[in-house]
Amino acid sequence: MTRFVVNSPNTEYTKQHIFSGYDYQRTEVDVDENGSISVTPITRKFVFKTKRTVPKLGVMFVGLGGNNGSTVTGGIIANREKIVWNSREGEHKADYFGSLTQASTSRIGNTRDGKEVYVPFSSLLPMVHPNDIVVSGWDINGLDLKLAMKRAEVFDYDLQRQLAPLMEKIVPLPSIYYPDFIAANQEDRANNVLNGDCASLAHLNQLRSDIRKFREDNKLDKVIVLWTANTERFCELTAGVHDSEANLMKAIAEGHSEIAPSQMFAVAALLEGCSYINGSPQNTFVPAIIQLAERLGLFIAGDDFKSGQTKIKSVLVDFLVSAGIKPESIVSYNHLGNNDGKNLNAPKQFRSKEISKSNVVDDMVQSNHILYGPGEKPDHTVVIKYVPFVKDSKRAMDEYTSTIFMGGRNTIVMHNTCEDSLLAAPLIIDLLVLTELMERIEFATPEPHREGEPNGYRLSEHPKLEFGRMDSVLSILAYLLKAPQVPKGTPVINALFKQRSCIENILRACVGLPPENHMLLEHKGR
Ligand code: NAI
Ligand code: DG6
Repeated sequence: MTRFVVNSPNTEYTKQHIFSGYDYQRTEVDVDENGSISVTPITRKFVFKTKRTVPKLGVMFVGLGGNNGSTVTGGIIANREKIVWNSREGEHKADYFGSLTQASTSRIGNTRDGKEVYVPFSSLLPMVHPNDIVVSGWDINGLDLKLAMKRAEVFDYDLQRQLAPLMEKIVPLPSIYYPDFIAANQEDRANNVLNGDCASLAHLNQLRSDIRKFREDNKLDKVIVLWTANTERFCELTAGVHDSEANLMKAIAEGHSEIAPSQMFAVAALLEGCSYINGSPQNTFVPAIIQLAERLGLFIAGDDFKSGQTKIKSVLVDFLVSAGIKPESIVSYNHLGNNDGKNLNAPKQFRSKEISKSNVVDDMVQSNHILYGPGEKPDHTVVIKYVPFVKDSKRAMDEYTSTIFMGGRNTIVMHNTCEDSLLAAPLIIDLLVLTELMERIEFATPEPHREGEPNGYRLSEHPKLEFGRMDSVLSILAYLLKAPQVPKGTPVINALFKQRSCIENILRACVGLPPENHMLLEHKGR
């Protein structure tokens, strides 16, 4: 593991924590009725406090036996056991390619002679290593993970063969199945379900007891619950049901039909003190659940993993719009043949996915009023088709047509083929590693130092610092999600490199490093 130490009066390492004093600079803008703009630079002091001890982490996947569930579990085991396997191309070693935390680097600075120095992203702060994560979870289908992995047809045969004895020991816990929320074509999968087909206290208590048992049996310090089960239809937001914690708990006890399984898992996780992550597009996070997370000071994050087509979109449209080129139409077509594709073949489940895939360019379009008038947007169409033969190998085709200089047209066409679950699994790992890290980071925003007050406290001994966690809606994870949930009143950022910078710069701030600004003024002369 690469380690580095920050030499700064603003960074203090104690046995338990890293403290950093940080001047956050932003600009506040006033626009008057004539459209005149005045801008005021503002500096605010933050003190970050990061717990250094890395806990023993467990994850419970909802949808453990699915393509993502079995692929991420197999990937962790293959890395932990250092499995080497053969395909027709030769020998392969287990890796975490595609994971921001495990397979990317961060530039921490330049040497005096100008060489850039990069460190593994995972060395910016103490983080859980995915090899150490203990995995369990639920599935409405009872196949053990050896058979689930075989059904998924994602890993090479020789890798499956070596993983089999370890994977067959993992069997999904029975889950809750409310047929109205997922496609009717999933019914034949539902052979591992608890009695009852709508919300109940009995279901909630069983899920809570599953989490407690997993924590105790494995002597875990922490558990995170992550939904990677089928995409549900949107629940119909109902007054008196989804609007407050008290109403939601009452509605669960009364078996209300608009409470989705994903909401039952979210409530169970939060009541057991666990962060909850939604990897699918449905509207799990109704106001009542956000309220519950806020009251308990726990994290929720979602929605919908941003793995392929949307990830590229959030780079390409950012590039076009920020280059002064005007995308006028974006047509995104994809077909796939896995069980996700089968479920999305049903109109209501497709609609959930269509919504999460459709809003991803809004912030980039709105950022440029030279190109777009008020309310103007490019035409944006999303098509998904189920083609069983291609299995997990998703084919995505995109056409971006833009207006360029002097009325010209620029059309970019892209074809992307990938194993969908091999893109999603590393994102799942990042979501877990970063969520756990955020549970160890607190910050305080002290008043500026006033004349006559004692100064020069060590940060760890400063009596006036009141630390707290980030907001319960964990928007820092937006990089990994198609339709990022953000706290009320916060701008939604979809542009990928802004999202990455947000994570990187906050982690840098936690050790007292300035944000990466790419100015390289030291190389611009004199
Ligand atoms: P999958 O269909 O292979 O797996 C889903 C699993 O969930 C199935 O095993 C199913 O039996 C189980 N399930 C359904 N309802 C359940 C419930 N109430 N409780 C417990 N288990 C339940 O799908 P896959 O490919 O693993 O994707 C999972 C989710 O992730 C889908 O919603 C998909 O849209 C979403 N997603 C996937 C991405 C990818 O690249 N693979 C990217 C973005 C989102
Ligand atoms: C087809 O669109 C199936 C979906 O589950 C996607 O594969 C998944 O949402 C990933 O989407 P994207 O746009 O990030 O590739």
